[in-house]
Amino acid sequence: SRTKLTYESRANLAKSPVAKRLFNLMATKQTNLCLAADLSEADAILDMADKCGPYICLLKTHVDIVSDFSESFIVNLQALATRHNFLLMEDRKFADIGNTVSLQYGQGLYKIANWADLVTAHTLPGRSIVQGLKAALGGANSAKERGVFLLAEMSASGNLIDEKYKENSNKIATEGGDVDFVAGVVCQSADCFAFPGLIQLTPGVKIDEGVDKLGQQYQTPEHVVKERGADIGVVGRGILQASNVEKTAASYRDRLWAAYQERVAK
Ligand code: 5BU
Repeated sequence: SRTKLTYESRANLAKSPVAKRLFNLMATKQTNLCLAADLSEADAILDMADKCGPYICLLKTHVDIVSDFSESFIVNLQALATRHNFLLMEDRKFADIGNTVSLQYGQGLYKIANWADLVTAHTLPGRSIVQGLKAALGGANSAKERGVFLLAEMSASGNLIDEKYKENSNKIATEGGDVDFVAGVVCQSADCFAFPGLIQLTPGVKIDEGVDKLGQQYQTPEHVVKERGADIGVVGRGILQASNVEKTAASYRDRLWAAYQERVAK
């Protein structure tokens, strides 16, 4: 199964150039930690990115929660991504018709396609969402340098995704002419897809299992990697709210990476 293969070997199987890049980055930098930088001030995000940069392969944003968003925020964030060698993912969760997502991706205040290596999208509208996102690209933002992670499951308790939706999301991720744009799947379990060239991104990770007050469900780093098939574990508040951010980021990185090493060694 894909979970027994190393990230290096999976890089060779990836159809998406960005997935290939990310698998190789993970293998070289030895990290499968993604920081969810869910803070509402630009400087606070940049500070977190600088502190956690050495330990992460990916930094995930929600730009629409940044109160003082500006172009210089993006320039500074990209500089940190280059300095520390991590990719940027805007967790936009696109969910509309192709024409609308194309505009939301390329235009507006945030011009996500200009700077985010990766974005996320719901599969609810069907495969036209992938075509719509690709349609926003061209010129400097070529489809070769960008990719999407499709949602096949969510960590929220009571979410409406069922087995059929999950299976059909897998089909969109692995069949058809646009699979070179699909870098991975956001999900909670190893049975979401089988193709080893895709990356499984799993949010809802915390050293202490449990729930928050608004339906978020947490599992440990070891559990998501070894039992749930996660290739990258997403940690937000587990790091953001720690008294020592660097130390905590390093410890999440160590635990996620050790779990991966055990997984491929068996
Ligand atoms: P937390 O602070 O570790 O709970 O943050 C989790 C992040 O992952 C947050 O940015 C969510 O928007 C994101 N997320 C999630 O929690 N669950 C999901 O199923 C998906 C995304 Br998809």
